Amino acid sequence: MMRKNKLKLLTALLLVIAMLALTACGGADATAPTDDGGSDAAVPNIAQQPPMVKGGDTPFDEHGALSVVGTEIHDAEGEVYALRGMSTHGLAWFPQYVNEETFKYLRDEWHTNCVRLAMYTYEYGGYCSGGDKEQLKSLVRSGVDIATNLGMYVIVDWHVLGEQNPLTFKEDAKAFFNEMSASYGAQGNVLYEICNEPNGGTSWDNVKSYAEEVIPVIRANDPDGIIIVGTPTWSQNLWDAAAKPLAYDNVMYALHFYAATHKDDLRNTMETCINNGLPVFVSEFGICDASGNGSVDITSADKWKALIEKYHVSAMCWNLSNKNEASAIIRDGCTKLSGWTDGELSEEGRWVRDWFKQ
Ligand code: IDC
Repeated sequence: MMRKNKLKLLTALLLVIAMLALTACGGADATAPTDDGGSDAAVPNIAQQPPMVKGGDTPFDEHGALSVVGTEIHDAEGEVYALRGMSTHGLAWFPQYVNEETFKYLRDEWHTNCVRLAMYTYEYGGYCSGGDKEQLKSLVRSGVDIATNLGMYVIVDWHVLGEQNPLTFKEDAKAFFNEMSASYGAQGNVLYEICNEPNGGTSWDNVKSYAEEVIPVIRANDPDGIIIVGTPTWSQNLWDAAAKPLAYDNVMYALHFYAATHKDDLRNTMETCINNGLPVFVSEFGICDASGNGSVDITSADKWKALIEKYHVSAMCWNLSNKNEASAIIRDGCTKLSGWTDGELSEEGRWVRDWFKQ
């Protein structure tokens, strides 16, 4: 299918060829770029344009840079688009799943278009609690690079959990997101999740003041990449964010659910807040209970799925690992990195595969 932005690219190319032909004939000297860079060149320098469309058929080739319009994500052509995919477990815990074979399998066989890279800041060798910062960053970088080469979207997740309040490690977060956005800000396929789940006594005012320091750091390098902001009570309290939203474009608010724990109440919260104009991103969900374990609730999971599809909400499933827990999509005996059979997937793994693949 010839897409509108491919047509635009073709038109731009034809324009460049026409301009070059004119220049060769001596007719456009006044607008031709000069070696000393002193001219206001009318000829677009394609090499300096952000990569919008690459002409293939990966998710990013097809949809390009995304933006938030109203409560939805739109693609580069202005069509409604939703991200679907797997979140890694903690990168330090299960680094083996950050590889091309796994991401490609999830793209081609599970029809996912996005990967979330969860980097814990506190637990288990967390980035701010004695973890090896360089090693963690290189895991994030290799995850971003693999996803980029596969034409997938990728979320860099600053996985606030045990420290409760994102203000605790604010300076580390600013330095981290400065580095990441400087590297990836021009690509168009990278999303930034600046605080997974504020909890404990953390208020929306705390989160907002954190976001108001971190977002400008990202914006200096990436003027329009989507930024996901966690909300209080483990990313369940959307109400205060809806009452006092952030004053930046392309920002979305996280809602996380675990289907066996979170039911009609949280579904109503999501639906009401979306209807009131809040752009919501389900950057983490499981279909077991909120501990990440216990038994799955398929009835509740199916209701979540219907609601998410109704509002074109993006959704990322927790978690891509073979840990012995219900939220891990791979059974603990299985060490395969792709090609999991029904028997090698957990109940959540089978349910989410069938959803994403449909
Ligand atoms: C859980 C993991 C578990 C790990 C624990 C660490 O599944 O293996 O031991 O974190 O605290 C969240 C968090 C996510 C949790 C998950 C399940 O974002 O980090 O992962 N969960 O408890 N919010 C709600 C549930």
